Amino acid sequence: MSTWTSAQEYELTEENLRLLLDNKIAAIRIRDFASPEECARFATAAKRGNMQYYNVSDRIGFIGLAQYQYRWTKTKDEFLDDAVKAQADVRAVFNESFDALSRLMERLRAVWPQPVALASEGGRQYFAGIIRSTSDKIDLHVDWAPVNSPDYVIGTIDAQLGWNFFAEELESGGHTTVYNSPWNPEIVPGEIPQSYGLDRTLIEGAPHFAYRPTAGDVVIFNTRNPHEIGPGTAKPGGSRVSIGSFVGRMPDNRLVLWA
Ligand SMILES: O=C(O)CCC(=O)C(=O)O
Ligand SMILES: [Fe+2]
Repeated sequence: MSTWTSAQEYELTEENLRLLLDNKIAAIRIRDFASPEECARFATAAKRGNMQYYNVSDRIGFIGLAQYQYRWTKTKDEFLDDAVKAQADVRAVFNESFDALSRLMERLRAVWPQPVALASEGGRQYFAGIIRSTSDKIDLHVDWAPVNSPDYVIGTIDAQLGWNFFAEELESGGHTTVYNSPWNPEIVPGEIPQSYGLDRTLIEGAPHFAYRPTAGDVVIFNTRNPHEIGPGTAKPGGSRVSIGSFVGRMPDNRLVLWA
């Protein structure tokens, strides 16, 4: 399994993107992806948006959807139907601030020689750009579609990254730690393993890298590596406000995005 040659942050270039996809480096950071004013507008619009919660105990607010929520209990058609409303909910935030998803896709297109587009299946587009707002922790998990979503087109990727843009940061904490131990679970045909709340023996002794979710920046990492977000302390009325999606590399080297 691939190992980092260096646990630091790099700039976005074609070579670094390939190294990240191949899990040779820990992270890419795009500094000043948005101006302080754009960040403030985005955070305000997000807090006014159609924020939903997974449950009452963890206050993890989100706008949009995650394909992952559909893997056990819902059909692909339901997912693709719901993607339309989810994209509109996120679009409403963009309309009051700026289009972080298109900007990110343009930044990828500027360095990647193959096409960069939303994932799609049967002529229908996946949703990308889930907005999150929380100061809670997020438990150790992996995001790896070949195992999580084998019956979807994204199940055919050979590498998966996640990007997040931070519009508002916490007073302290809320760091993301990525452990260099790419997930390779035992596969039982017809079963999709749990990928959230993973056992910590999985990361024992693994090199790790923690990044600061600093307002204005985008950070990209390889989500096949187990990762977690630490709890934090918000500024008054503040939160860790982010938007992100996955980026998969298809066998023909196209990059596809979904959340
Ligand atoms: O918000 C973050 O720093 C990381 C969120 C995450 O788990 C992901 O992008 O896969
Ligand atoms: Fe994740």
